[in-house]
Order: sequence, then structure tokens, then C-alpha cells
Amino acid sequence: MSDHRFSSVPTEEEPGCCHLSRKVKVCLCVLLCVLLCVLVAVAVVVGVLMWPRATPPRAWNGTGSTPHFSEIVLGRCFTYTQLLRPELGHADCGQIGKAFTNAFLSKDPCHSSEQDYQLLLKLTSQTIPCHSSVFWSKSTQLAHLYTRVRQDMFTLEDTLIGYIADGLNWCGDAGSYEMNYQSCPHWRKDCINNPVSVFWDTVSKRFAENACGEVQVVLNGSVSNTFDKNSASAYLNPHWPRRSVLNPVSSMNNTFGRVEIHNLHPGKVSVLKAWVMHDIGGVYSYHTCSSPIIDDLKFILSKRNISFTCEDDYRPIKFLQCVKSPEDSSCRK
Ligand SMILES: *[C@@H]1O[C@H](CO)[C@@H](O)[C@H](O)[C@H]1NC(C)=O
Ligand SMILES: *[C@@H]1O[C@H](CO)[C@@H](O)[C@H](O)[C@H]1NC(C)=O
Ligand SMILES: *[C@@H]1O[C@H](CO)[C@@H](O)[C@H](O)[C@H]1NC(C)=O
Ligand SMILES: CC(=O)N[C@H]1CO[C@H](CO)[C@@H](O)[C@@H]1O
Repeated sequence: MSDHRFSSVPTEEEPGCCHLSRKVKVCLCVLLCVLLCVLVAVAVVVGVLMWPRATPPRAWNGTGSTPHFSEIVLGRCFTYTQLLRPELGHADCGQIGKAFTNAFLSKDPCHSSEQDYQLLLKLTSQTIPCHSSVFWSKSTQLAHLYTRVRQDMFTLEDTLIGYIADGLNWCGDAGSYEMNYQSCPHWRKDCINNPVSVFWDTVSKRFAENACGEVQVVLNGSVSNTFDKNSASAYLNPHWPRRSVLNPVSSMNNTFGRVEIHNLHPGKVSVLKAWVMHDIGGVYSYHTCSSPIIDDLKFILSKRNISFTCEDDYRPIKFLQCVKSPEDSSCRK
């Protein structure tokens, strides 16, 4: 009771402090400790919450990482290795997922390198049978329709690594362990050595290097800007736009010309067969097998001792187009 009196009488504070009972002192001490602990805890929590905001990731001009990137990668890996190609059932999807994110997390997204992806490449190595590689340029949909029907044929996106990454976007930040979901470097506006462009160049190169026997390429004869005026540089200039899955029309155009044809092995690849396809009902065919751009392609390959053939509107692929437009006159003969 006396304790209570003391604490509630402020005028007696000074002398009172020395007469405090042991019990009160212990109580005060405990109270102080608790208070201190609470303060420290609050400081830590606030610190943790504020930290990312203290160093926000850099802002870029390109779209940010695909939401749920890691989950998508893992899910696709299991889908591919367990359901689509069970012969790859031994692949370790957990490790593949980790190797993928480790390739770019906590790194400057403008200094991505082939080296970053080496472990991922190793974990996803896959043997593609000879005579079954299909390249494409500006014909993504049709080429994939073709390999979907011909399950023995493979575009890059039909291999494990291509299947996992197709259509995704990703980047990290040098100052954080997190992915950057806000923005990522745009290949033209920011930097060309960004994680996505470097990835596609790296895996395209391996895909081309591993190709053997007769290989095919599906080309789009119905686009003007792809192959005309800039055609030679499109095939020869190493700084030409990289593949970007987010913008297939504008920038996915030249991985074949810039990376893939230069990495075909003359000893392994006997012939490259080009199919120049035209849109059904398209107003104008910009390119055919007799276009100068095809000559350029032929020339590049001949210098590398790879023979080349070209066919306009290759029938097996034309049939696929005709499924969608059965009434078109070109489909009725
Ligand atoms: C050619 O490219 C255009 C524009 O990207 C696309 O709409 C069309 O489907 C493509 N045609 C073929 C045959 O791939
Ligand atoms: C590839 O896309 C870029 C961006 O739109 C375009 O400027 C360029 O002309 C295209 N290249 C070819 C060869 O079509
Ligand atoms: C192509 O073959 C010719 C003769 O068969 C040879 O002299 C030349 O070195 C080869 N070129 C390449 C790039 O392999
Ligand atoms: C080319 C381009 O659009 N660059 C822009 C990228 O984003 C920064 C700011 O985030 C702008 O200042 C640039 O103009």
C-alpha cells in the first residue's frame, strides 16, 4: 500500500526514491527492461520494413519481371520433365530453378554474361536428335504450330530450357536479393547485356551448335521490315536487336540471323532448308526464295560450307495455315 502512496505523490519524489521498497525497485527494473526490449523490437521491425524502400531497385524502361517467376519456372520444369518428355525425368527441377535465379539475382542487370548461365545450361543439357531442329524468324506462331503437330521436331522453345523461359521476363538488382518486378532494362533504351537478351542469345547459340543433319528454318515472307533494306546487316551485324519475348514482332526477329546461322557447325549440319511462308490472304508477299535476302542467307551459308535449299510455302506447313482458312483459294487446289 505504501508503494502506491509514494508513486502517486509527486512532491515526495526526491526523497522517496531512496526509500522505495525492494519490490518496487524490482518492478521498475523489470518494467524498464520490458520497455527497452519493446523499443529495440520496434526499431528492428521498422528498420527491416524500411530497408528496401531506403534502396529502391533502379528504374528501367522495360517491363518488370513476370509475377511468380520462380513458381512458373518450377511448374514448367516439372511439366516438361514429368509429362511432356519423361525421358528427362531425372532432371532436378529444384536445382534448375535455383541456377536460373542465381544467374541474375543480386547482379547488375546491364552486365549479364553468358558465364552467368553456364550452370543452368549444364543442368538443362538435352540431346536433340539429328534432322529435327527447326529455327524460325518472325514466324514464331507458325513454327510452333508445326512442331506441335510434328512432335519429333524441336524449336528452341520445345527444348527444356526454351520451354521454361518462353514468354517470361526477369531481372534482379545489384543492391538487393530480390527480383525486380517493377521494371527491367529494355534492350534498346537501356542496355543490350540484360539478363533476358543474354539468356536467349546464350541458349540460341547452344541450340544451333548442337544441331545436326538436315535442319530447317521457317521464315516469314509476309513482313516487309524484317528482311528488306536492312537485310544484310540483319544477318551480319552482331549488334542487331536481340530476342525479346515480350515484343515478338519488333525484336524477336533476328536471333536466327544474328546468332543461330553463325553457330551451325559445318561438319555436323549437312543442309539448311528454308521454308518461306506467306500469310494466307496477305495482301503482298514481300519475300520469296528468289529475294535478295535469301541470296544473302545462301551466301553466308556457302562461305561456311553448309548447303542451302529454299522452298516457298512448304506444303506441310501450308496445310497448317489452311486448317485456319480452309476456304481460301490457295487451300482448295
Ligand atoms: C509474319 O509476321 C506477321 C507480323 O508479325 C504475323 O502476323 C504473321 O502471322 C507472320 N506470318 C507467318 C507466316 O509467320
Ligand atoms: C527488328 O525489330 C526492330 C525493332 O522494331 C526493328 O527496328 C528492326 O527493323 C527489326 N529488324 C528486322 C530485320 O526486321
Ligand atoms: C570449305 O570447304 C573448302 C573445300 O572443301 C575448304 O577449303 C574450306 O576451308 C572450307 N571452309 C570452311 C569455313 O570450313
Ligand atoms: C529511351 C528512353 O525512354 N529512356 C528513358 C528511360 O527511363 C528514364 C527514366 O526512368 C528516362 O529518363 C529515359 O528517358
